[in-house]
Amino acid sequence: MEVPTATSLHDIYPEDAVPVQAKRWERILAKFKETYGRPAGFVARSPGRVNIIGEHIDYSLYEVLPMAITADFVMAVAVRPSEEKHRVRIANVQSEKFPSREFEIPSEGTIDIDASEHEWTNYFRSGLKGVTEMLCKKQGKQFVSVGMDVMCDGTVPSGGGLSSSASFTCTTALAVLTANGETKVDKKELCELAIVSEREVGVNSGGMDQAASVFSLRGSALYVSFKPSLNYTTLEFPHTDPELTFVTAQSFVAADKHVTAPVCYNLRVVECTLAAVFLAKVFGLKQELPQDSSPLGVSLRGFHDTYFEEKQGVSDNTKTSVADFEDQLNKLVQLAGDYLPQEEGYTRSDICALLGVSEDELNQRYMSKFPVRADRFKLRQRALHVFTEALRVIKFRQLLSAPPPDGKEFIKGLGDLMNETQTSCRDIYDCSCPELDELCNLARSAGAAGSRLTGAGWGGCSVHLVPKDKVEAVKQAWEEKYYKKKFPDITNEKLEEAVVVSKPGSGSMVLKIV
Ligand code: NG1
Ligand code: MG
Repeated sequence: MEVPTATSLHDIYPEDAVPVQAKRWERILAKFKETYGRPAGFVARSPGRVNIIGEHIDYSLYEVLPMAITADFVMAVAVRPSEEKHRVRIANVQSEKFPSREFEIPSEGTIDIDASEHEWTNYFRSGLKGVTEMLCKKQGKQFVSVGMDVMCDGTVPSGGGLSSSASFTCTTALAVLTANGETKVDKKELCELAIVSEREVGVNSGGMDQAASVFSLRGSALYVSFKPSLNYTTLEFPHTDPELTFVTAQSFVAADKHVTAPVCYNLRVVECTLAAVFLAKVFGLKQELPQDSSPLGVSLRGFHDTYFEEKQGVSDNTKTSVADFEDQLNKLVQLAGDYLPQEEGYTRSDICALLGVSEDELNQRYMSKFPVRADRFKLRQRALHVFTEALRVIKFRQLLSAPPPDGKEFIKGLGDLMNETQTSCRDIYDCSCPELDELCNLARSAGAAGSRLTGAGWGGCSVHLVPKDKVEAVKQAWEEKYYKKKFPDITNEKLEEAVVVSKPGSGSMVLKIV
């Protein structure tokens, strides 16, 4: 499946968004010409995404259900003339916030990235690095990218749980491939490139965001799976009465993962990985857990498949029916409850005692590349959340593919699952915050069927399933009881940015200018 080439903005954006986007693209292209003294050759773009359900389980390799939003990262590009073969000039429409940079691509190809500094062009460098490494491997020889002039404009709110970072890395990888003459870019290759690039910038993330950004088709949600390998199917939303709409609401609580990762995001990745290794030992699995594409190489999904292969002679769990997979997950919820009893969490020595390794070995194996700060690891809670959340995704998908005839019952079924996810994120996975909880409570009392945080949490954004006829009441409740209360001098423009009715948008695309 290749990244499509757009012939117009109508191929990219929902119809009602085209006029606004046309003005925005004009600004970007004019700024490009003004800055570099020549026109752009092409434009690459990738959207942000909202995750409907399946939170904090992609790095455990369980299926998730995101959808692309209209907000995206746009990159206008012109390949540098041959005499300046490997120079890159990168600028941003918001030049004061994101200063212009210029750098030489090293002739041996390796691009250095200092993940400790929050330099906005690091995402570009990591995308360039990812492409360079991939093309080196593919062409079996040294590859150095051509130089290019780049003008960027990102409209996905950063630190907002809508995957601004993934939209930037996906766009970069696509732009660099296109600049180097790759006219048929494989979507899966692009997605895997972007996942690796993202980890270069210091967050040990799963692959959901990049998958949603690359694979999405307008009008559909995306069902993304990571095992046996990265894959996806698109899911249509049935037309119901009342029509269902997804609304995103910003908490405006900055959730900068680079700052909080050692005690938040990256710590959760370690806790889930250790839960998998711990459970494998508790059940005396003969086999080592299989090395997989999870951030630390072993995952709860790997434990899941190995456990049932060994204990119930399941030959290949990827061929298990959905009903049997659901039974397996229900069994795992029970096992995690029975065999991970310590509510207060597990210390390094608890874990080392069971695994028979030293603390140095444990730190080296699981906490060296992405350091974390914790004395106790809540293996019980993280495993319970992951297994129950994987179950909710299956139930959500079953409802979407076979909706009950009564529209109200259908929306209630979806909404209840989303509310359960929020409760689990808040109480078991501990990745919500008071502001997100408040936005959810206000929305539910104003008529939302389902309300939850979306993305990593700890701030950022929320997503709400709202019957169309209740959208205004929900917006009103938030405006009066949240935004105007917390930010009395909030501007109307900021309010517009805070609450967005999200229509499923299209994924990565290239638009040729000449
Ligand atoms: P956000 O917060 O949108 O960047 C992060 C991870 C995802 C996933 C979600 C939680 C990154 C780049 N992405 O999304 O892989 O784990 O949290 O479901 O960190
Ligand atoms: Mg992100």
